[in-house]
Parts: sequence; C-alpha cells; structure tokens
Amino acid sequence: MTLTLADLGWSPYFQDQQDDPALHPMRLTSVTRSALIALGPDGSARLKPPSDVSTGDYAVGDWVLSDGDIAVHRLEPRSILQRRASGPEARSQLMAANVDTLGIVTACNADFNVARLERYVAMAASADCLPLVILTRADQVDDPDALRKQAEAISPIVSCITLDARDVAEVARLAPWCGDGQSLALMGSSGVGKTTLTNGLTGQSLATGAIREDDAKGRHTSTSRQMLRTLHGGWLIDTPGMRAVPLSEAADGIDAVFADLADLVTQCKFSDCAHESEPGCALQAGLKDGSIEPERYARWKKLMLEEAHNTATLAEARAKDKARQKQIEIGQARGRRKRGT
Ligand SMILES: Nc1nc2c(ncn2[C@@H]2O[C@H](COP(=O)(O)OP(=O)(O)OP(=O)(O)O)[C@@H](O)[C@H]2O)c(=O)[nH]1
Ligand SMILES: [Mg+2]
Repeated sequence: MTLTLADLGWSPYFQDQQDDPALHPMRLTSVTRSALIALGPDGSARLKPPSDVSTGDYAVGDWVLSDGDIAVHRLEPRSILQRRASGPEARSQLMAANVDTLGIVTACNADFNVARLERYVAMAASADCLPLVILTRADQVDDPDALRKQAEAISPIVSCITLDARDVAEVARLAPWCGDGQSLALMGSSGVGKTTLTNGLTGQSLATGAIREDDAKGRHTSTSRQMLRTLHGGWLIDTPGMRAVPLSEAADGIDAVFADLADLVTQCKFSDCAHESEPGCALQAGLKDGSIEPERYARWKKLMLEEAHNTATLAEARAKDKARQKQIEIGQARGRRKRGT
C-alpha cells in the first residue's frame, strides 16, 4: 500500500521546515541504539544519524529529512513527550514525538492511582497533547464508571474511556483518536493492556503477557517503542511499561492540571510564598476554609518540588556539558594554531 506524506501526518508545520528539495521527508517508526527505522511514501528505510548526533536524540514519531542513508535533519517536532531518564545521570528521555493524543492506559485494578495519572496528564499538557485516560479491565469490576469519574475529576482537559482491551469491537471506540493522519501514543505501567489495545487497533499480533495475580503487576513484555499504522488510517505508538513518571521541564503541564491552585498562587501576598505559614497565603486560606482538598494540595506540592528539582539538575548538567564542549573546542583551536593548520 502506498502512503502519502499526509497519511503519515505531514502538515504545513513540517513543510515550512523543508528547505532542501533534494532530501526526502520520512517519519521514524522505531529508534534503536544503532539505527533509525523510517517510513516514507517510497517505503521504509534504515537510517543513520549524522556522525555527531546519537540515536537517543530522536524519538519515535519524529520527522526527518533523509538522503536515503542518513537522517540529515531532524525537523522541529510539534509535540514531544519526555521524562527525566532513570538512573543517576541528569538526562531527559525522549519518548514520542508529534503525538496528537497521549493515551494514558491504566486498569480497573491495583494499578489505578490518581497521583500517577496526574503526572501523565501534566506530561501530556506540557507537550500540547490531548490527555485521554484509557481504563482497561472494565470487564473485571462491577462499576468501572466510578473510576472513570475519578479520572475525569483530575482536570477538565481529561477524557476517559472504559473498555475490555481484548474486545476488538470495543477497542474500535478509540478510532477518532487514531484515524486519518492522527497519532495516538499509549503509555502506562506494565500489564495494563497497551499492546492488547495496539493489536486491536492495528490488526497485529504483538506479544502480550499475563499479569501477576498477587499485585496485578505486568512482566514488562514489550521492550521497545514502535509506531504502527492503525486499521483506522492513523498511527499508534506502543511503549514498554513505565515504572515511574519523573517529570522535568513540565511546570506548565502541572499548572494546567492544577489550574485552580496555580490561579490561587497569584493571589498570595508574597510572590515568593512557599505556601507553608506565610501571612496572606491564598492556598493556606483555601485549606482552612475547606475549598482545597488537603491530599490534592499535597500531591501538587510534591510534584512542583520534584519537577523544579529535576529541571534545575537538567539545566545544570546542560550548562556543564556546554562548558566542557567549549574547553574541548578551545583545546582543539590551540592545537591547530600550534601545528599552524
Ligand atoms: N480481562 C482483561 N484482560 C486484559 C485487558 N487488557 C489486557 N488484558 C490482559 O492483560 C495482560 C497484559 O496485557 P498487555 O497488553 O501485554 O499489557 P502491556 O501494557 O502491553 O504490558 P507491557 O508490555 O509489559 O508494558 C494480557 O494477558 C492481556 O490479555 C482487559 O481489558 N481485560
Ligand atoms: Mg506491551
């Protein structure tokens, strides 16, 4: 089947960035340590990044301009989903690019957790993706609607669908989010049914794995991110289960999820109010008169502090990298002067 650029999600936003007609636009369907797998109207290709760039600087869903062998330019994405990478290094991990909707997958079991959902919604909001909570295993509880209401109460920007991910007819309700040129990325813990949904939406038979009976945790069956064409004419990005959702550079997303609290912050008497015991603190006043739920306030505060810390560490690491690079360049220039080249 021949795909057009529009089928792949191309738009004037990317067209405006194409300044070299000799290069071909392609969309990345998979990113490995050694290669970028890309799809274009002429089929798929295995590309390399330019010599000074690593494949970790690309995300599944990215648009690149290719010469057939090398991804010469990475086009500025319209949206990028990222989190702080796990491990001691201060790095941000690119998870998916040019996604229209983030499908936040959770199940009607022990995985359901409002604090975690808030993190995903903040991640989506800060990337300008629509947050859609997909609540699987609706077949295993009496009242999935009670959980749906809890998810939708997180923020007016959240919609939620409950379903049995194994039922292909039910899964087709997700078609509006992954039809013509639309991209839907699925994220969530291991075992919540991301790949089961992917199979239902794409007609593929990717491996799925049963969850543990005692704590409902999955076994990390999927190990890589990949973008697949859906039966509805759009794109779906399946991802491996995530153990944690550490946010960085997502302050605007947190403000979007907790818009009411973010509004109140502007009414505090002092601009550097820590919302603890300062006089004239609008948040403490809200807690006192019962208009703010204490648990939600505590989750907001924890997320704000963590995000600020992660963003600062990232900025510091980038500044150090820049300084190191500068020293290398100075050293190289000195060497060249000495050699008279
Ligand atoms: N009863 C029921 N079982 C489901 C549902 N969704 C998924 N499952 C089962 O849950 C198990 C895990 O599903 P997967 O699709 O592998 O989960 P995943 O989110 O891709 O997991 P990882 O790849 O490990 O991140 C499989 O045995 C599925 O058949 C559902 O809605 N209802
Ligand atoms: Mg999976």
